[in-house]
Amino acid sequence: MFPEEGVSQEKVLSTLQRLLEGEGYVGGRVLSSMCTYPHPFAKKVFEAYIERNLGDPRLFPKTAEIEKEVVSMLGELLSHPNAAGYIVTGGTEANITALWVARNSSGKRRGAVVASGEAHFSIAKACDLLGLEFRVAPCRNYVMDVEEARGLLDEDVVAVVGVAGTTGLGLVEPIEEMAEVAEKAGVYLHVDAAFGGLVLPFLKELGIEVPKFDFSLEQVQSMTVDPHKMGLAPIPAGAVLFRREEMLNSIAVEAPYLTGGLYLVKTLSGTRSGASAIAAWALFKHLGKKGYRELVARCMKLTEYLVKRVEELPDWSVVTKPMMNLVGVRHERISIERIMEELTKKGWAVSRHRDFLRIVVMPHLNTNIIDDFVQDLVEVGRGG
Ligand code: 0PR
Repeated sequence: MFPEEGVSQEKVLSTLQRLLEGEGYVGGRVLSSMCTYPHPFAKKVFEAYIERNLGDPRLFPKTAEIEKEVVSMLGELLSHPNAAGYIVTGGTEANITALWVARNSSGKRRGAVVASGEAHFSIAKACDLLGLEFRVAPCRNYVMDVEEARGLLDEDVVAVVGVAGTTGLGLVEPIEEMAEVAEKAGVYLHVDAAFGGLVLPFLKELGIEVPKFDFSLEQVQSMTVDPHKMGLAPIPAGAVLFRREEMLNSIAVEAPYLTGGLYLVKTLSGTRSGASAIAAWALFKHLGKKGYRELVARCMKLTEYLVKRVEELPDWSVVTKPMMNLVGVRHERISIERIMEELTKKGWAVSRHRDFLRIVVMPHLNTNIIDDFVQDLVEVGRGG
């Protein structure tokens, strides 16, 4: 109810506390989320610059410069420091924007997109919005079977989408093979690295072998990478990166009133959070590559620990060797529905993908939480 007369801030705050306490990452038993507590420094910066609006770069030209630098820093991690692009609300907006550019630069109003069944559902949303047919390519071992996908390509296809860090298992699809196919067909290639984009570059730096997935493949035209996932930036902070600035002209719209003169807007959103870009910028500068490398190393170590503990249990196993901090776990006999129900009863926030549990090993987890979880797996297993 919208009150006729307001009450004191204290009263509102205490009501809010009552309404909201206890949810989210509190207690740490959250195994289902690709997000986590934002870094406290980024929170502070976000609050300090909360009124900055990237939708009006004439009023906020300095914020626009900061945004450019964030895009360039992300581009640097993804082998293309000269990338163009934006900070957006998240992976969904990034994927929609990329496919919008792909469709418009193809010169067609209608067409089709080829992605695997492991692609995030935001690709389906984007196709629906853009009037594109979503052609689902079959998978082998939970990544696109590119040989099979070849058969889906024809003159209607405007883009192929590969995922570097699948939502279900954190796997990297064979982007290099997709690049060959896209090149042969003369089709746009977009890589969704919403989660993996701030993990894979650091794994590489840690000496772990990572298949090629980024702008180092010249056919890759655009990428999604989300600072609000493994980047620890406050929500909302996604990013969409393009190989060339000119590509954005295909979605440009005139906004004459904004500047008085002719001004072209090349983003999906109008009013946009400058604080999101500034907070991500501040955090990148504060943590540096070293800070993120350490964060990724810690999550990977914990992931390996979880895998080792699960493999020691009778009847439980991991679905496939994880490539990043995301693991699929299944029981030989007990159904995923039962497992979800039992773990939820025990206070775990869990999620499933297909017929297994998907566990995202985010920074809010630690060995004690993993030990508790493994203990509960044992108990759930006994019930089977
Ligand atoms: N692309 C990939 C590969 C993703 O995994 C996701 C989100 C997106 C795009 C879309 O990103 P936005 O949600 O930022 O628009 N994957 C997570 C998922 O669906 C999102 C998420 C995060 C869900 C935290 C729950 C949660 O607690 O699982």
